[in-house]
Amino acid sequence: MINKVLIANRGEIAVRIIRACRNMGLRSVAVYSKEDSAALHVKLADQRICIGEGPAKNSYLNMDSIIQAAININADAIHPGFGFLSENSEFARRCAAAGIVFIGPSPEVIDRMGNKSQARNTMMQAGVPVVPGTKEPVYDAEEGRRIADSIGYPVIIKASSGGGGKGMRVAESGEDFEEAFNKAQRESANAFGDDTMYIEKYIVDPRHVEVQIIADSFGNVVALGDRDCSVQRNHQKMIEESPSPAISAEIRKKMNEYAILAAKTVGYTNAGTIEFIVSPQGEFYFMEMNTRIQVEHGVTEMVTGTDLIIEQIRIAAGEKLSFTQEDIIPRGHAIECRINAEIPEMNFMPCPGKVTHIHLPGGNGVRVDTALYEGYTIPSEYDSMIAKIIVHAPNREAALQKMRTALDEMVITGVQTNLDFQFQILRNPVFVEGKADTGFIEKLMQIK
Ligand code: MV4
Repeated sequence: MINKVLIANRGEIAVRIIRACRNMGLRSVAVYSKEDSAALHVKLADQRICIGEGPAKNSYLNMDSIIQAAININADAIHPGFGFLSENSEFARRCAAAGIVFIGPSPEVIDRMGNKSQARNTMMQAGVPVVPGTKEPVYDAEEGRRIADSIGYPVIIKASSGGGGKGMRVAESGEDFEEAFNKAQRESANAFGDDTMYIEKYIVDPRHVEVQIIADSFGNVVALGDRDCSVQRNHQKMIEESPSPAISAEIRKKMNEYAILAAKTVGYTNAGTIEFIVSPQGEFYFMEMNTRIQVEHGVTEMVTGTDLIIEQIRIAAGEKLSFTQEDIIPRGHAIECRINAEIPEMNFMPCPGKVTHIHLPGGNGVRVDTALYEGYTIPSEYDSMIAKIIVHAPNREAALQKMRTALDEMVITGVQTNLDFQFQILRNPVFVEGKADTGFIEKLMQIK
């Protein structure tokens, strides 16, 4: 039984989880850093505990502080949200050791998917399509070169402990290989304390398409359709939509089936995402699995009519999923724009500060997830994402128009934001035609 949930996060996702708790009749506990004492999640939760200083390592990443807070206030469970400790298996283990339910997958599954080379190997064994490349980790440039020569160039060298684009290098030819490998390996050793690498054929101009899955502890795994997240910059997503405009019904069906196979293979429980890349020819390959709720979960909720946070909590409490695969009939089209406090013209430099006035869009099929309020000061310590606008309409064209209306209506003064930049993307012919690949933003910035 779960009666009280501590939310080990901040910002809009903390607010999202507090609301889900309230809707389930559960008590919620906010934790916050000194920097965040005026934050919305602190005001909205039933109870609140300060867990340390502003820098995340002293608060939102401080496992001792968070677990002690949960014990002191008698919380039964901890929801980690995304980022911070959400994919930290040690944290999941320490929650369990303290008798607190970690709302997420088991620490063993987090570890198994956290090692990207191992995840790739596991998926290969299970028959999930992976990009042609190495079966085992690679330790040195000489060995890597032989393998790369046999794969054929270009290749991409990735860190086993990487993910989300860290510790990656492309080698265009054999001559490039040694330097690229050594750079990627050094970066990986420094960042993760792990120098094991793997190599894949480099897919040029791919799309990023991912499948949301959710699994309970009774062996039920449900796929909730795909999201296209190709519009990103430096591996930070800017726009996500469901369904992807890039794949056929046939590919969609296969991708959802493989996502279920991937989850079943590792005994996955709770919410997770299987990330694929899709080549311009329409071939798709497993990339990695994210073992957490994601920023963009709302687009899936809109097209499937589900509440993924509620399901996460139910599953963690040992209950069954409230729906079956047959219940999931995706309807219409949803798009999300991430709104950041930043200056696009200055290389997207963060722009923290006081919000002097705010107006949020609304109406039929318009959802805004944010922790902003008038007079709030956005701190410089944390992520610059301050709101997510999500719209839902019967088809993509109507969703695009609804998003333009919403972006146009939204007002934030006091800080600069990417609202205008997002509006420009929503009018860009390449994006409007559904043809934006993962290089879209980079190409857009070159034209300017
Ligand atoms: C790739 C790739 C092309 N070929 N792997 C980047 C982050 C990580 N999730 C996987 N990434 C990539 N892996 C092969 N074999 C291109 C990328 C990639 C990318 C992928 C998804 C979304 C945006 C991206 C931007 C640059 C590179």
